[in-house]
Amino acid sequence: MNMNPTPLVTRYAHNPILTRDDIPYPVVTVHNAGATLFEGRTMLLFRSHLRTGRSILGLAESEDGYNFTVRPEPFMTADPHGPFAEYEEYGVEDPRICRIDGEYLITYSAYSRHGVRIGLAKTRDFETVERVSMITQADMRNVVIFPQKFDGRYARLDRPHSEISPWSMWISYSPDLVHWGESKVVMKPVTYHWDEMKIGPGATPIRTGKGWLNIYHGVFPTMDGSIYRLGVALHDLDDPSRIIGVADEWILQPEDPWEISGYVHNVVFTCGAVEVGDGTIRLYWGGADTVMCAGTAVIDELVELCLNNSRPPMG
Ligand code: BMA
Repeated sequence: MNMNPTPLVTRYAHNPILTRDDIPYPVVTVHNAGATLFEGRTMLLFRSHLRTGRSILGLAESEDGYNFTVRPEPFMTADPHGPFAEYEEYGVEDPRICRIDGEYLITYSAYSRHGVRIGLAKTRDFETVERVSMITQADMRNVVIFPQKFDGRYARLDRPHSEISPWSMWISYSPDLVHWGESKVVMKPVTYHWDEMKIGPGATPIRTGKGWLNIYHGVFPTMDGSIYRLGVALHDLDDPSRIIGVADEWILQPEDPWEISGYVHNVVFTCGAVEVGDGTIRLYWGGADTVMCAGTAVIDELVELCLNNSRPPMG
C-alpha cells in the first residue's frame, strides 16, 4: 500500500544501497551516514554497530551516488586513549559532514558513561582525520553546522535533552568552532502530530534561494514503539535562527521492508544529503538502523511545502 500518494522523495529503485555484506570488516549494520561531495565523488561516512552493540564509522565513496565502494578499514573508531577516550568509551555515532573553507567538518555523537555529547573532527582529504574538540557537554545529539558563516561566526543546530521540554531544535554560534554560545530554541515538536515526541536536525542545511533547507527527523510514539520520519523546515538565509516555515507533513516515512524491520524497526533517519546541481538533492537515510538507502527530491518542492503548508515552528 502506498501511504504517501504524492511522494516528495523518490526512492532509488535498487535500495538499499549499502548493507553489512558490503562492508569488508565484521559489522551488524550500516546506517545513518553523513554525506558530502569530494573531488566529484559522493562520500558517505556511515555508522556501523559492532557485535558489542557499540558503533564505529566507516567510509564509502561513489562516482554516481548510488554504487559505493567501501574503504577496507573503519574511518573513525572510539579513541582508545587521550582526551577524547573518556567520552567515546561506548562508541561514535551518526556523523554529519559540513564543507566550509576547504575543510570537511565532522560532528559525531560520542557515547560514554557520562552521557552523549558531540565531538568535532576535521579532514581535508578523507585519508586522515584529526579530532578538534568536544563541542558540547552531555546530553546533546544531532549537531549540524551550517556551511556558511553569519557575521563571521559559525552557526549550528543542536538538540539538547531535557526532562521538562520535549526534545527540540536549538541554534548556537561560535567564533572558532570550539566555543559555542548564544543558544536559543528555534523549533519544537507539535502535540499529537507526527513529530510530537522529539525532533532533531538531520542533514547539513542546504542553501536555497528562499532560505536554508533543514531536513530533520521527528518521532511519534505508538503502542508498537516509536516511528522515525523526516520533515523539512526553512530558515532565513541571513538569520538562521528565524524559521520561515516548517512543513506540516512529513516528507518520508518507513515504507520499504528494510525501513520497517531491522535492528530498530520503523526508522528512516538522515544525516546527510548532497545537491546534484539540477535543482534536486540526493538524500541518504538509514533504514531501520540497519541499511543505507537513497532517494531524490526536488528542492523547490520541499521549499514550497515549508512555505505553503506549514505548522507553527514553536509547537
Ligand atoms: C535515535 C538515534 C539514531 C537512531 C534512532 C532510531 O535516538 O539513536 O541513531 O537511528 O534513534 O533508533
